[in-house]
Amino acid sequence: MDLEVVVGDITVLETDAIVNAANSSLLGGGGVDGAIHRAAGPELLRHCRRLGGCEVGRAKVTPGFALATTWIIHTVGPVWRGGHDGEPELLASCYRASLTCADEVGARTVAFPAISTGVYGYPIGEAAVVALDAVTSSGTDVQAVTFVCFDDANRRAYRAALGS
Ligand code: AR6
Repeated sequence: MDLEVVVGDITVLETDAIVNAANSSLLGGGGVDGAIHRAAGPELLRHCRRLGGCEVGRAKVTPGFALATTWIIHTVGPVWRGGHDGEPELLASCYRASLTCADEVGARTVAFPAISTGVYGYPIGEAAVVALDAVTSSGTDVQAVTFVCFDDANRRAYRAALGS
């Protein structure tokens, strides 16, 4: 599997699927979730209303609507509560569940944001290690994974995790 780390806006990528760091309502919010809903257009929210929400650590897929991507995979990361409340397992589950969704729809290229590291407070250094471990051990048919960082500090965390 090819792994790539880029700095930028996930909403403009042309991968088969992009992953959204959503909340359990799947009805939109701030951060990358807000950006994806704004860029995909109102049809996304109409579609999401029918999905019945999503549990932490799981994922559901929708079309990309106005985005260049074919699919949006919505996953719900854990809120960071200090790291002893199952956060690493739940975060790893987000990555694995997202790749399972990608396999189900036949997506071969997938872009992930740094799930849980914004509003949900997961430390980026630890999150990057979990993300890389979960993706590389997943057994998915996805051929290329792009980790999309919003800033250079996040990119450095992924580079460090890749090096270790
Ligand atoms: N492209 C790539 N990364 C982005 C973008 C973007 N356009 N915008 C933000 N990020 P967050 P969470 C980065 O807060 O922590 C929402 O309200 C951001 O810098 O979006 O999982 C949901 O509805 C950070 O590194 O997601 C939930 O309520 C990363 O994406 C809650 O936030 C994740 O930050 C989920 O919190």
